[in-house]
Amino acid sequence: MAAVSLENWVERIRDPKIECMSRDEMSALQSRRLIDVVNRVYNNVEFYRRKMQDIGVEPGDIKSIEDIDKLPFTTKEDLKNNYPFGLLAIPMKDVVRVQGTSGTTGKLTIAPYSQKDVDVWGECVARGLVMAGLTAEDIIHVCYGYGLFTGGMGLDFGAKALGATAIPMSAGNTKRQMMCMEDLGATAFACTQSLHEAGAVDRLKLKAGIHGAEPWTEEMRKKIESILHINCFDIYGLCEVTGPGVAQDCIHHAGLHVHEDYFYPEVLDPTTHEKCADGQTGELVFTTLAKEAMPLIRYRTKDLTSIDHSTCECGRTLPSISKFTGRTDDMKVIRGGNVFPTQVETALLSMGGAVAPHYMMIVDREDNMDVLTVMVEVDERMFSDEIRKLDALRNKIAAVLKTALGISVRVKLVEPKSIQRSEGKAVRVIDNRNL
Ligand code: DLL
Repeated sequence: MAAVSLENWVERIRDPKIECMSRDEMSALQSRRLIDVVNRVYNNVEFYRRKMQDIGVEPGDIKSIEDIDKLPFTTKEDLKNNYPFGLLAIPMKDVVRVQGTSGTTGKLTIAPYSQKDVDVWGECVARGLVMAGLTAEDIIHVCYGYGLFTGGMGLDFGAKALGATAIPMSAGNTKRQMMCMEDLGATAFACTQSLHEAGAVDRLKLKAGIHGAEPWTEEMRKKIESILHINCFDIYGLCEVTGPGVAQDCIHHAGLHVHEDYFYPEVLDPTTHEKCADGQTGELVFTTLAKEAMPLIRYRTKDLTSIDHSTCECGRTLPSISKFTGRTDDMKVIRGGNVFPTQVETALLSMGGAVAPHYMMIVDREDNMDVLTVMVEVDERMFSDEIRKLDALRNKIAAVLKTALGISVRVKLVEPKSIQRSEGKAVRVIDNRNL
């Protein structure tokens, strides 16, 4: 119960030398690291040597970070084709752990780490924890899944690097989570935002929430902050690049600061691959500048965002990427328009308390026409109301969604807590069209 207002916030920066570095110094550091990583992959990874030879580029052609656009892209497909260890740049005996993504179909995406990779990972998460106002005094309740998924271990490594106490709860069993948070005195917790439910808030000592692994909106942040009386932060990452801790927002919430000394971000037009200007939305592409086990060159994340290189009010010069609208994969083209689940979340939260921000989008094709149905959970009180009132609410939601999405939507009101809560990433869209 201790949200801190912006006026009373005391900003702490874990590594000011790096996080507030001048652009020239950062570019020099990135250039040195890029030259090194390009040499390492060229000499040790057949896949990259061939890719570079195919387009006639040699390590000597890369003289600074400005030359990055001479390098080829890496895609998820490339990882699949080289599964599991085809992109390894170090001997297997130097791999100290393997994490991954728990894709529900097909092969896993694998992320191998050297000891140094694990240390860098912990350091980046720790930078984020400090951004969230946490110190070695804090008790961090981690309810991201442990196991192959990087959420649990990533926050754990971050807490360790910070010297804080980690409680490795993993996901599931909300009642038990609440009991442990209360009994063990957690001051911060980390989980996907879709796990939030109001609980015995006043008995908790929480001051910060670290949430990510899926897109969530500013409206959702404000809602969680007001229910739990805490400050919430958005943590981003992907297992291929390292896991959580590639970027996180600070108290100003003006985007997520990218740890660009380790992960060089580019935002590119997804079709032309031209560099987007600051503020313009495109696909986020990362080059890992110091990773040893599986360095990635210009990895296309499919995540859509924009970048801003101006200095943040917190003092960090690290560039910020805007909160994610979604992945190119999440975007649905419905009746010719682009629809993201986050637009539905924003619209529902703009309606006040009657509806919960738990929803599911179902896309069908009827008589050659796309039909979008949005199932929306209704507040307990509302659900027991008379039909007439529910009809009025349904019409109101349909109107709000039509304005937000630009297409008409069928709205189905469902009972409180009837939409399945995910312990990992929430599934928000079911597309029944065989496109
Ligand atoms: O989700 C790592 C992670 C764990 C991040 C815990 C934050 C907290 P993957 O399972 O490989 O890794 O999934 C990566 O999840 O490409 C994004 O599409 C999405 N994602 C991750 N964080 C965010 C976020 C982890 N804060 C994929 N906002 C990424 C929006 C996110 N999307």
